Amino acid sequence: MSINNPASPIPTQIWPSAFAERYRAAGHWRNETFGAWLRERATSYPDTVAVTGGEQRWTYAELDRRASNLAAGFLQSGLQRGDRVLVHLPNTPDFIGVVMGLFRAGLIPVYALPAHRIAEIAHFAQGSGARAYVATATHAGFDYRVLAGELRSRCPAIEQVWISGDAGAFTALEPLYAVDGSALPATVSQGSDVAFLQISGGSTGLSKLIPRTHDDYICTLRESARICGLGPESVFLGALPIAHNFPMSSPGFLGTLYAGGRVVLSLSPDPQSAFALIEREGVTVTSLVPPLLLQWLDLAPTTPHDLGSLQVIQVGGAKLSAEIARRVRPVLGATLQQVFGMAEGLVNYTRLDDPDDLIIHTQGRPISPDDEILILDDDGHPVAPGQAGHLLTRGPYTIRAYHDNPSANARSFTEDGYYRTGDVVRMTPEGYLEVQGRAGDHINRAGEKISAEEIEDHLLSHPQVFDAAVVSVPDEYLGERSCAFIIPKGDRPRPADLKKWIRGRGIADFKVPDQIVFVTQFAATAALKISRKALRADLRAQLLAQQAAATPPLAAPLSE
Ligand code: OOB
Repeated sequence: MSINNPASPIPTQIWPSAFAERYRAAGHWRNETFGAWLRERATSYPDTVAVTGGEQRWTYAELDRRASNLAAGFLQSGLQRGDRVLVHLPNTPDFIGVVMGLFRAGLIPVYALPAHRIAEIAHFAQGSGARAYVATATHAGFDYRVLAGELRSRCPAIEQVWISGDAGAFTALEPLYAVDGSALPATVSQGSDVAFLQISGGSTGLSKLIPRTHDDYICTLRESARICGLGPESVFLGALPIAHNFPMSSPGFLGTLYAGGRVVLSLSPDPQSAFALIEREGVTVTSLVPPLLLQWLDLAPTTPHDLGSLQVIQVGGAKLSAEIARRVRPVLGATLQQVFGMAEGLVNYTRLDDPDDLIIHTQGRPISPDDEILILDDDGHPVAPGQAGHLLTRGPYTIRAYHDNPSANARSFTEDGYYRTGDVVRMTPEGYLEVQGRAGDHINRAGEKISAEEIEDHLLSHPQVFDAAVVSVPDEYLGERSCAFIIPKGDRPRPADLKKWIRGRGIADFKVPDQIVFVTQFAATAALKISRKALRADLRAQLLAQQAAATPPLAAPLSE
């Protein structure tokens, strides 16, 4: 029998009733559920291919059948409706089969990125009260079965582990596809139920869990698919990890399935693999982060592959420079769409028929006329039109609270339900947003968000680290990279050893500091009680000043 951990109640997401009524009346929320729409698509076009990955090709009917069978298998194991299941899979058809199976059973997936390691996975398991873990055997040189073993010993609440591929000591996922799920209903959920937990970029401390309902998420899928012109003829390439909100829903693989299109999955985002798939599958649309776009732009002119099917390249997750944006159409022959979104909700798009100027220079405008946007100064007053300020938002698909996290909720939401995004933006006269930067202390490394605080905590537990401050540094390729300032305790550790050690703490590789700078003291700490935020800003400014002094200007200024 399932005993839900009282410390982690079944996730909910509640909008005040006046807002819920408004969103229903406006047609944003239609009481659709994932289980029901998959069945509906499978009935309307059973033989159309829904998903391809590796050698596998699943039609809509097959995906629907596989989802039912997995759902039956999950429930047979003793999991019960509302239980949370950690999903730690790379871009394979199994990812889609598993999440659709969980939806059908009324189980709640918790999405982890393939790059996450035991420290993050244990945190998600504890925070969500998960009872099961589904992972792949190995991917990109990492053995997830070893992680599963550690997870079981750290988190005894994880009763089930299913492994896709060679399961070793654990239970194989594959046989669950053979359980007969044909008697299960298409859905056991209501539109207002939480469908899954997404993870936050983690701007302060560890990642928070984001409960998204069927109603609110399907609202973004429907509208995103429309804005991006998706239909049954669309072929979406999942090159970024599809557990991330952007390739999942903006419109991503879920929006593509919602529109009846075909999803092509690539295990690697690199241009060689992606270009071959574009040619083979006739890919029409994909989503990229800026550094990946740069690689694609570099290789496209000399690739032997025909990229002529590409119609739209979406770029988001981090700021795209206008110089690079300008190269998309001439080099890749496709329309650029900038996407500025967040796992908490709000997503902005440039529209496909916008003038070039907006497509190149802005990060788009919100999906919905009911997305409310505030741009406020430091004192909480609206800025003058066109000025930069803090972006706050609420709307039909932006959460009102994180899961089971009162202190984060108090920080991140205003009393009247606006989410403080932490982004600094300005609005153009056309109502489009231009992202200027972040107010908070996180590093946006090629679209992966790293919390300075989280990494400092890891560094501080090293015996030779007295104090540590982690800051972002502009990087031509990554957008931002991380730099850790360390005051050593006794002998100074070697940077390579320190990096190895922090990796050994079991965190995602992208969080390991790119650069380590040893200092004898933090000048700012002289002022006692200085905030970490001010300290980081101070260290960052010093580093930038040093770099500027060390780098000669590219050209001598012209004398007048
Ligand atoms: C997406 O989601 P998250 O949750 O990983 O990160 C959200 C944050 C934003 O608050 C912003 O700081 C940054 O990522 N960001 C951008 C951006 N798109 C996201 N900064 C500048 N320009 C952009 N285009 O990253 C995400 C979720 C859904 C769709 C697209 C991206």
